[in-house]
Amino acid sequence: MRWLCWFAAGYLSAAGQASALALKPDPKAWQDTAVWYQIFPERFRNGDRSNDPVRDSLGSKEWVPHSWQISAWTSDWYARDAWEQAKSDDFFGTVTDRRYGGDIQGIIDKLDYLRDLGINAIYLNPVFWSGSHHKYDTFSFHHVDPWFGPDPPGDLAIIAKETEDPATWQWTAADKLFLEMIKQARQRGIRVVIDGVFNHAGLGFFAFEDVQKNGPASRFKDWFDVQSWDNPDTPENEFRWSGWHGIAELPEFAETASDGTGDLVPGVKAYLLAVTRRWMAPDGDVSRGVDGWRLDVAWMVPNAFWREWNALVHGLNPSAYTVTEIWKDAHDVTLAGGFDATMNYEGFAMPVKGWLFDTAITPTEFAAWLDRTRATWPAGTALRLQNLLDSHDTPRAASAAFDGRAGKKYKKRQEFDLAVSGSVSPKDNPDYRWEKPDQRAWKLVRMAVLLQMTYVGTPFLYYGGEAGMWGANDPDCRKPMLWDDLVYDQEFIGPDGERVRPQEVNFDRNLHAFYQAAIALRRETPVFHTGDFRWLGTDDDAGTLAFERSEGKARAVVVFNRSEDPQTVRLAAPAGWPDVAVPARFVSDGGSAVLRRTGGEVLVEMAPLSAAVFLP
Ligand SMILES: [Ca+2]
Ligand SMILES: [Ca+2]
Ligand SMILES: [Ca+2]
Repeated sequence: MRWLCWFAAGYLSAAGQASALALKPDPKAWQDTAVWYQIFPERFRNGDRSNDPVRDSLGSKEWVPHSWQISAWTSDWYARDAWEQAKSDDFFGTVTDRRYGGDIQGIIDKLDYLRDLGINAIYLNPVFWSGSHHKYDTFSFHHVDPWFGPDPPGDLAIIAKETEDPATWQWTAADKLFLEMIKQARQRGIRVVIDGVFNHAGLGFFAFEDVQKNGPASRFKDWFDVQSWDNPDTPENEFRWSGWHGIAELPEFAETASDGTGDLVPGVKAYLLAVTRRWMAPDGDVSRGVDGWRLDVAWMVPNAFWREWNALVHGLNPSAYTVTEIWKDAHDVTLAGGFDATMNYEGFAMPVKGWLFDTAITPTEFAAWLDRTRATWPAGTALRLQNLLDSHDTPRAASAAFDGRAGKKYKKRQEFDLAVSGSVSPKDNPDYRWEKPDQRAWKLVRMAVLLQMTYVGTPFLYYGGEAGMWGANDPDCRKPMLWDDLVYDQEFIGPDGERVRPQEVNFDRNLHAFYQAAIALRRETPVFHTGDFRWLGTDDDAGTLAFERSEGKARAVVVFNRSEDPQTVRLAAPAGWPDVAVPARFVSDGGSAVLRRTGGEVLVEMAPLSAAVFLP
């Protein structure tokens, strides 16, 4: 009797859980339907001229002339101001000292633009206080950069009174405006995910400054991996510490085991967990906090820390999204650390470059690559991967397409040199095609975008791709955003300072309309969010491939023609395919295409360099 009751109770409880689940929507369902937009805050929009950075705000101020000034948003990218020429003969020797004045107000001003584009999730590069334009050298993880907010001097005065104790932390004007931005984004149905840079800090980080000043007497002495302390009996400073990739300006946080199997040291851990609570639940209110985090160089931080950190994040907010930045096989850290997904460099950006832009692999090899990198994820994770073409760490897609050509000599073939230095920037490769991409390159980009919208995982756009921006690898992928209401100088200077054929720089309205329509197609078609995936065929001679997404009775067929010639694509008719001609719902080049059935086959004439979506 006792056993029976126990069984019955268990049975009822399982049934009760099932009906509760049916009534309660999955808190993470939004992660399947996200259309991501990456914003690099310094370069997105200057919404407030009064807070523009001053020379004193630069981490590199001692190395820039007193004549330093903010760069004009609409200026010719490779043309150089007088202060730059005074410092160096080389464009690349001063470009990282530039500031353009982008800020939080600028993002708020353009939330309507993002909503109208169809965006429902933003990933922000770091917003916390730092001395660089990219802000990966953090000075404070608990404050938004004062020059992103309305009152830099007031914010600095507040910050100066605080310690590592969260009880001392105030909300600065920049912090408050950032929380206002989250609120206004949410009102437009847009989620906000921020960058968690938890492997290292910057030289201006308060704890590191204290260690530098007080040496072994600092209460933060255990926070960093100190290799040698200064010997006061010698004139030189022997203080040495570990920096990210050997870069001393990025002091790494200490770990409890030198081989990465430990944890972050207790002081650092307590600080970062407090920071996480602060931004997830400001003043304890999750509804005012961020929707998740992108974790910089996630493989360089111990999994033990990530497990505890993810438990905290998802405990505070079960709908939160956490995504690793990993360039190679991301499974170990992403799954062992308890993350929701990874930035899909390996399973999307790299193979798309390899096939669509460079034709270094055949359609069949491309299909095998996608299978290998998709099927190895749990099904739920695969739907939530961020399928990107480019980011702040790669050339822009249009430049990758323009520079793409068969027979390339790669430095790292397994990555198709997506972001390999010495290969994809005019800085160290004089053959790189950094110039304005031609129409053919944009056709390839449109095909790639349609793949983002229809493949398993979520489309992830880098700011300005939809506006027609181009550029080689960092720094050229970080130009100021192209806006329709601004007039830009032509580009008539090259990276070596020589005059080149003038190139028009304009917001591309046609391209923008294409993105808007492609995003709408994605958002209105649930089969692209959660549907099953299967290949319908690849043809290496013709340069074509096709796949199907299906869920219940819904289906979509997507066909690509990568060749420079028209191609007739023939496929075995999918089960239940209608006996009537099906016109394409969307064609990447703006043309038309019709799928016709003949017996057991369906076939479609595809224009060169085009992709088409059919929704029978
Ligand atoms: Ca500004
Ligand atoms: Ca000394
Ligand atoms: Ca580390």
